Amino acid sequence: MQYTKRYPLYLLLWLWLGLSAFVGYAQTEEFLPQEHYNKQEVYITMRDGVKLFTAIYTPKDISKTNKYPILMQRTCYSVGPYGVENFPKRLGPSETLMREKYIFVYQDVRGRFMSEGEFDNMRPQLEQGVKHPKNAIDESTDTHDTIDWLVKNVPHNNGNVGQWGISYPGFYSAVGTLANHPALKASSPQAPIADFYFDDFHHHGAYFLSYFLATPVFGYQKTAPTDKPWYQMVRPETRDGYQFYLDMGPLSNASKYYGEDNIFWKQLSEHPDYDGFWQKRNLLPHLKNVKHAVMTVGGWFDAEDLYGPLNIYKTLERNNPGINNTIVMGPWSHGDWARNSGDQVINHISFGKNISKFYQEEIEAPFFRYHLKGGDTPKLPEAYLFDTGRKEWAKFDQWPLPQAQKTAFYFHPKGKLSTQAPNNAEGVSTFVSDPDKPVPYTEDIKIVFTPRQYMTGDQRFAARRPDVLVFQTEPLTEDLTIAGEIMAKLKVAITGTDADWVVKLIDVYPDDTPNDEFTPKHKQLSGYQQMVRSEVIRGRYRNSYEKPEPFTPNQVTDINLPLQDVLHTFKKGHRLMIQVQSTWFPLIDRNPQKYVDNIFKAKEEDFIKATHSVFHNKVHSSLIELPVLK
Ligand code: PG9
Repeated sequence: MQYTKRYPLYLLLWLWLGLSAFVGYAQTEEFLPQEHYNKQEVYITMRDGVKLFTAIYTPKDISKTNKYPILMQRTCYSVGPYGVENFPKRLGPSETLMREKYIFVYQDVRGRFMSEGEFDNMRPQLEQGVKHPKNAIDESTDTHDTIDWLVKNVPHNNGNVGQWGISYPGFYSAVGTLANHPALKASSPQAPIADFYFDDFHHHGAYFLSYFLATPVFGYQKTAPTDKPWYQMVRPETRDGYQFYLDMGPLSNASKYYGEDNIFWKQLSEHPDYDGFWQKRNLLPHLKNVKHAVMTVGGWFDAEDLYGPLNIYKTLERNNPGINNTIVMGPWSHGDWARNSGDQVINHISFGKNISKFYQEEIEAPFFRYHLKGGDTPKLPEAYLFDTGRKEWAKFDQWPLPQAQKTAFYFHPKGKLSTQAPNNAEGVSTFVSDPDKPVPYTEDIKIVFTPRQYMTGDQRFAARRPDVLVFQTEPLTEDLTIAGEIMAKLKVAITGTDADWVVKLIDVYPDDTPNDEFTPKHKQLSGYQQMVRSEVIRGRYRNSYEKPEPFTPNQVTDINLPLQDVLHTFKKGHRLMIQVQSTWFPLIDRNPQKYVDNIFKAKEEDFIKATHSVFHNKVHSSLIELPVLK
């Protein structure tokens, strides 16, 4: 054996193995930010004189020959820990970026925590095309002024600025794309809020009662800079969410928790319709003249902000042709992509291992490295989307997909669902909707601060209730991929004068589906009815979110409800299921089902039982339109 000839090869192999082990060790060796970064805290003065508190973490090895870009987050949730000697466990969007080193900047937005000024929830943007005084402000001008100060005052920055944020900080990075500053090169709004009437607090006019406990966070103006929360949270005695809110009764009783001094509760309860108050806080119409790269990130099962990422990406794409505009949607609930959990599990459903790690290392880090440090082109597709049925990533050069074919799945008698239109003259399913016995939105009893886990939940608990209609296909003979926007088109009649309509798209697993390591003892994946997408509309807004209308009792009425985009393959042997119901508690509040001007002011006596009908015959055919990808 010619050992000598092969010796160098073995050496190289051992060297490579040794190096990769060391790198692996180095990666896993704890990285304490305080050992690699210096911290300073400054006040940056905005154009109207208000000073915003800003924490700046600078790599210790920065120099005029070793410059770093700035990566910034603006937040209403505090930039703590405060004090130059106090460091968070992690800086930046991921461990990867923290180790690569950037100048990380965190800022309390106007009116929050250590910053001066007054807070305004989803502060309206200054009207475009109008001349404003030079000291007029909004969140985009605050972003501009902050960036301008940073690039001029932070030693050895390389002149490039990026921004990122999740949830409300996602909104600030989205609105920050309008800062129009030459140093701003890359933005990543993640689960950004676009419009509080369709994200978080409302869906199509239904108030998300499940956010009730979060109301104080935005309900009170602080009187001076503070490093501690100044608002008091409500602490219900019971941990049973369904019971707590049922016992509360009509929302008019909520004033025993939140009085006139809770500004946000007043705003919510005085603006039940999509009036000027909400419309001027909608970010979408302003997303124009964006000139830098934007990567919007969201979770297909994000129970808080799903409307935001999908619509911010689509609006940017429509209004700013030609910019580097990417969307990434993974099998995540709110903010999962920023965590280091190995297994990606939502409720009882596992989507695979190291999905967030892959995103952080192969998508997010290359995005910022390229745009802020001049790294390799990240080769990101326009749309990097996870198929939640196949449980694998897919890349597309646009979204939604023009090649996806809108396909009607019709409701039929006996709970059938098929692409055949009904030809029967009759055909109607009815149920009694009782606001005193509302359909739970989850089997989970505990009260929540905001909803999270329900979006992949098993829906068998609901399917067996008499006030939930169920329509399902035969087992599929081949895989069926749904890719894009969904529209439910119901033909309904009610004996009352108002009603909520909830539509759920469900993936029914075959009976022979085995449990896996994530299936809790009390659950079975056999026959699991996994929610894929769900949505609700408050029926009074069926023709206009701004101008509600009562129903005419017993008159067939159209309910057209868009459900948020999906990318989901229903595998061979599975069934598609649609569930329809009129209560979804306490995810949303209860509709009295008798039309009143403002449901937040409704009284006990306004709540009535009603009979609800969904028609499925050749004259009135209820259906759901799914974008089928052949
Ligand atoms: N979705 C988050 C939230 C908003 C309002 C209240 C509670 C949570 C967020 O956007 O930060």
